[in-house]
Amino acid sequence: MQFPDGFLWGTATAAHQVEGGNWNNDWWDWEHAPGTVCEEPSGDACDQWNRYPGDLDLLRDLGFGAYRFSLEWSRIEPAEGEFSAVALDHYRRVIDACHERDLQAVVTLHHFTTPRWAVTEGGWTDPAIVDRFRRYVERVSAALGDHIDIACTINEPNVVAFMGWMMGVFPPGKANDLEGYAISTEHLNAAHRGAVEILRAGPGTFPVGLTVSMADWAAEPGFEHRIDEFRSVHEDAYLNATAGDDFIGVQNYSRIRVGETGILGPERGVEVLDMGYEYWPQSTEASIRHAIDVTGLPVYVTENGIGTADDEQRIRYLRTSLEGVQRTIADGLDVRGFFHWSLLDNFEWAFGYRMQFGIVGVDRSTQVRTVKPSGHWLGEVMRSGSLV
Ligand code: GCO
Repeated sequence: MQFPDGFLWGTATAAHQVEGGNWNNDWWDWEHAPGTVCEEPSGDACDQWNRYPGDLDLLRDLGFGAYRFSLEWSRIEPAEGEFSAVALDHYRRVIDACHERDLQAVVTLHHFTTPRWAVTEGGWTDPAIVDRFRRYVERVSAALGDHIDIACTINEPNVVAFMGWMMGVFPPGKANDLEGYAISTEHLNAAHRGAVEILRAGPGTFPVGLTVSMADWAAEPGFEHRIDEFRSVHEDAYLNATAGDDFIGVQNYSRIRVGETGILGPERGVEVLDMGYEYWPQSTEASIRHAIDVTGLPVYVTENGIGTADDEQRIRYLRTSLEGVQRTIADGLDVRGFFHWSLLDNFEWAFGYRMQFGIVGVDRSTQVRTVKPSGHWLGEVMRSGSLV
């Protein structure tokens, strides 16, 4: 089967994971906190703040049509109400560099990191965060709106809330804080709604949507009812905040299993990746179908990929994942693009640099990029429009 003409192929990154030197946000503090769960600090990351022209050349040469990257709020607003023209100009140059290479600029306004000054004021459980985020979005809209091709407001609000207030592995490091989980969720969803309104009112006309972390869900026999019980909290509570948006950004990697005792671990006999979850490329098709079931919106797969040092496994994973995408398109579902996570091996949050999600490797000591066979394979898929 052929991918349709105009299907948008891209790769995704996030500022904190690739730029380097993002010291003025909650993650930098989290990485350096005494007893941190982070395996190592982000440090220079992939130095993409400086090396983005070469990285965009790689994308163009491989045949991609878009680049998804995030703006670092703490660079743009380093202190409350103080905005950096230099940072905004930098991101405008990145967008222009995308356009010079016929790459659409898919801009995420918040990808896990929040400015240090905002979190000392209570972060995402402080009601003031919604207006703080709106003010930041207004400045971004005014400076960059006429250059953005697609905007993702907030990356995976469900992960920000769950990992930050239930699992304790993201800032602010709370565990089982149900109230914080609920309040941060409410504020993240409100911030998304505000961002959509502001971006639509500002310069430029471009699709705006939210990206949500999703999965394929399965249940032990007799406990199928528990899928909705959990998925409604983990996914639908955020999918339901997208009414009226232009698209939903589906982000998925694996499967979640539920049973009598709640969320279960990996199934015996199914390969478990270093990330701790199952090797499950079927998740892409399942996530697309659920996202459309709930929202009725057009879909971009804004993240999908695999953390592995075995690049052949990455190709196998992507083939199965993309076969699932083809089936959704064949069924007439409105799936408009696929963004591989990630372009580069980068800072995988608490895992540090141990996980390799890139189709391009990065030498940690020299920052030299090396395109992997999976990058060339994906290039062939994009050029031919087929998985054959
Ligand atoms: C996420 C984030 C990315 C991760 C990627 C691999 O989905 O958690 O958007 O920043 O690096 O998903 O885990």
